[in-house]
Amino acid sequence: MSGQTDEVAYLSLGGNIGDPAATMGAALRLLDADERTQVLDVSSLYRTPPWGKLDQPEFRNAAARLRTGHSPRGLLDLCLDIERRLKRERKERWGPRLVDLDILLFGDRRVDEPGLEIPHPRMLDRAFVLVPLAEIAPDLFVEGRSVSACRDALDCAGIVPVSAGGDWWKG
Ligand code: A4P
Ligand code: MG
Repeated sequence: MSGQTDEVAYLSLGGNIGDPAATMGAALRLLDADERTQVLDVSSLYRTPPWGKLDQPEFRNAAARLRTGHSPRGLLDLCLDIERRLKRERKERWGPRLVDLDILLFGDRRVDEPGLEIPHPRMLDRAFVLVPLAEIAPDLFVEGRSVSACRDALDCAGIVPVSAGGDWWKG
C-alpha cells in the first residue's frame, strides 16, 4: 500500500560472509513484503574490495530506492529487524557481516539522533556505496553535489557489477 505521506528513501546493502547475494536478495524481498514499504528500484549487484578493514573477504554491495510510509526511525527499526531475522551476528566494527542495511537518504530530511544519522555520515567516502547508488540515482543531489560527481571523486578500482541489471534480488 502507499499513501500521500510516503517518502522515497535510499538504502545501501552489503555483505561478505555466507551467500551475500542470497541474503541481500532475501532482505530486499522482506522490505518489499512490509505493508508500508515498496522496493522501487535496485542497482546491479557489485563485487567490491573490502574497505576500512582490509584483511577480510570481498563484499557484495548494492543500492535500492524505496517508497515507505514509515518514519526514518520506523524504517531503521524495520531494517534492524530484517538483519536480525537474517541472523546477522554483530562482531567487530567494519568487520565481516552477513548483511548490513544502511539508510543513506530519506527524502530530503536530515536526522541526527542517538542511533540514527541521515544522510549516512560516511556515504560520500565510500565507493562501494556510491557506485551502486549512481547507477540508480546519478543526478540525485547530496550535500550540494550529484551522486555521480561524488562517485567520480573516489577511487572505484575493483568495483565490478556481477549481475546483469537490477532484477537479481527477485529470487
Ligand atoms: N545507524 C545510525 N545511522 C544509521 C543509518 N543511516 N542507517 C546506527 C543504518 N544504521 C544507522 O550499525 C550500527 C548502528 O548504526 C545501527 O544499529 C544504527 O542504530 P552497523 O552497521 O553495525 O555499524 P558499523 O558497521 O559498526 O559501522 P558503519 O560505519 O555503519 O559501517 P558500515 O557502513 O556498515 O561498514 N567494504 C565493502 N567493500 N563493502 C561494505 O559493505 N561495509 C563495512 C561496514 C566495512 N567495509 C566494507 C563494507
Ligand atoms: Mg552499517
